[in-house]
Amino acid sequence: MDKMKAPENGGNKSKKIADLEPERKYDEGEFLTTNHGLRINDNQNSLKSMERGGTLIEDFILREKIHHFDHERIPERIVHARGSAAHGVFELFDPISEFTKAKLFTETGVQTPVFVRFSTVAGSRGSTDLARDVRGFAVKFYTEEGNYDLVGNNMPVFFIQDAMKFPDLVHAVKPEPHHEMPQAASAHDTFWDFISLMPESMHMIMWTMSDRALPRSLRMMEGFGVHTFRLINAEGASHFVKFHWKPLLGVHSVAWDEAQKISGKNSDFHREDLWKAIESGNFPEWELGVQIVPEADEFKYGFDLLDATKLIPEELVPVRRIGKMTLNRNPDNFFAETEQVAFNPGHLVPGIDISNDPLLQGRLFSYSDTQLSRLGTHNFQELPINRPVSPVHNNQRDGHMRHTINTGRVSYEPNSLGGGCPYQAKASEGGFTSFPERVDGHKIRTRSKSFLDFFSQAKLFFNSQSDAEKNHLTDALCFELGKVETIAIRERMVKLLTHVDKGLAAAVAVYLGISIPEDRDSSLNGSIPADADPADYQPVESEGAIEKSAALSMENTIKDTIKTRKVAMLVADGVDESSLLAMKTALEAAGAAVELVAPKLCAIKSANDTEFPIMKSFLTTASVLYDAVYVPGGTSSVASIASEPDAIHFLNEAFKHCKPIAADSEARQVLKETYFAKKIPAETSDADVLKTGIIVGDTGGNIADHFIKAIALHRFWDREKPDKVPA
Ligand code: HDE
Repeated sequence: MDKMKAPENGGNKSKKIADLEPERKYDEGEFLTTNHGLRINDNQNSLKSMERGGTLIEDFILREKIHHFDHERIPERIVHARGSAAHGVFELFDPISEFTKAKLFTETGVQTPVFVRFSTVAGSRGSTDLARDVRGFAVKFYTEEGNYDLVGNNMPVFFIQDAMKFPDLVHAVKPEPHHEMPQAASAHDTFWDFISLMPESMHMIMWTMSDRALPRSLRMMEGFGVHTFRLINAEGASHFVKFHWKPLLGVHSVAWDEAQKISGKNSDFHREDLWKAIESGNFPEWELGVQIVPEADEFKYGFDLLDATKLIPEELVPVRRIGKMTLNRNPDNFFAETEQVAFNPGHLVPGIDISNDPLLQGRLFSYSDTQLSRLGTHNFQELPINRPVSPVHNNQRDGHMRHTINTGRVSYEPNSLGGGCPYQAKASEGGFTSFPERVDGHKIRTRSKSFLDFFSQAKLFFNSQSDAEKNHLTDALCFELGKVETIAIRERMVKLLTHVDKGLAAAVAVYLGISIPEDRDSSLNGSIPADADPADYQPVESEGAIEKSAALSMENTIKDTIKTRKVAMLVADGVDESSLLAMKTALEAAGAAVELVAPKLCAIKSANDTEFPIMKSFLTTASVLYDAVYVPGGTSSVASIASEPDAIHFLNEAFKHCKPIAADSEARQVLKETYFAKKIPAETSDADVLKTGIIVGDTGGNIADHFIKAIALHRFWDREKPDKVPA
């Protein structure tokens, strides 16, 4: 027996896809059958005692069909229930063998298959994509050394420091138990009651109240491993590591008003965007980055690396980009793949190990435990989407729904009857060995004092935001706390905010009509061990904390592409064909997707009688579903659009949400009907494009170039407060 045999097709780029192939069912040309393969002769009628007679219990075909149907649903995930996923590949371009022996991060030229599931956290499976929430970003790498799961979020920190508080956090944010409301929302009393008593959550609250909680697309958000992990190299040396996913399209968000409207217009907005991008060959891409900290620097930064409410500012430890992930295939079946996939932070490969982060440690128990109740049996690892591409051989046996037919009489080790197989692997043979961290102390149920800095990084985050981002964050707190009915909770929150920024606390207090607290509140609660002196557990601040970090503001993200952005063109009969086509061609050449939106769904005719099919009308779509709007010329088209209230609302809303708007000079008349009529530049210059995002010009001039530049900038947030319009 060759126990060192290389895994079949290990690392082959299509291995996982090929692996799934025998599991896929194609029905073309096949007869309809029962589950045991009997061909069905009548799928329309149950078996009856006579025409118009009662149904016979002997109808085993009907019983099987209904019996299977009755059990189609399984429990949804307790958190992260609403998700969407895709297959893809990861390819390393900068090996880090000096830090890890994981083949995934040392061998270039290998395409490792991945399956990635994005999710919201609080809402149920059928809730909306655009909830204000953290997004899950879970990646399963099918490596030749076994599955490696990086189960992260789109925010680099978390609400709590210790797994002990997770059920409390989740109970607080989920719909309130007496009436199961509100769905997929944190704006209610129980959430803020808990948060106002958990000062350690303040950094994460800054993130969840920021625009990061409202991604424009799943393809335009970052991912983070959150915890500090370990990398172990071939010599057994350990380095701490934080993982980052950087989207190549940049990090972009929508406005809160827009998010709420999208939830009504298309609650599958993110899911559909991901699906369509992949179907159209616009494969989403991220680079994987690592921040590496030598063991010797563990205590260098003034905060504890084991504390999941802290990030390592990129100014202190730069992110080294080592590989690229591309999502290139949609799942074939939502249930079999997206719903049944089971991630686990404890799915590691040699060269990657966990740290003592008490949140991470709790997660190691939770995932397989919850999957047992969700998927019904410990054999969920055998489901096609969960099976590794590397061989599985062990003495674990039986259980509900076992797929594997283990052969032979030996299911124990050591054995002689099976030739000693399966063998243990030495480290040199790829066997996993845990990092032999020295442990020398007393068993204790406590919070390390090095975790007591609750506010330095909340401040760092707030201070690093642009003015527009600060406004959004302030508005978000006003909205959320404005929905809280218990005044004492609002007051406690405002007191906590004073620790982050007095101006922020004051703005929220004024909005809520409560007095601005003078004293900073230093009350703490659950973080204090029951028998400890609270004086020992006062918040502290990191020494030498940096004031600002450019990487924390989305203002500084990539803004050089309009690839996959959606542009609406408002058209009617009589549209000027050249004005429409010149812009459409330019936008599509730059990678954007253009949709014609008209008063009705019937085809329109241009001024010179060319017919354009119309797939979207003002009834079936809305400006919140687009990134930018263009109004082409053509006398009668312009007149129809100018007199169509829904078209004017479309433009007003696009303006309110700070989107680029362009019009052919002939369509200036349409913009005059809007609330932003006074803001329209007489002629658009480069400087105007950067400032206003409103572009008017002649076809043949540089209107298309200007519009493309403006769309790449994404949003003109600065227009929001001074130029507020009712829409
Ligand atoms: Fe999770 N988390 N989590 N979590 N988590 C689950 O596992 C849990 C935490 C994350 O698309 C559950 O299979 C505990 C941090 C993602 O299938 C459950 C604690 C981070 C997903 C669970 C945390 C995450 C989950 C529910 C604190 C970012 C969705 C269903 C100790 C690093 C994965 C399931 C998917 C899912 C437990 C905290 C990310 C209950 C106990 C921090 C992306 O096991």
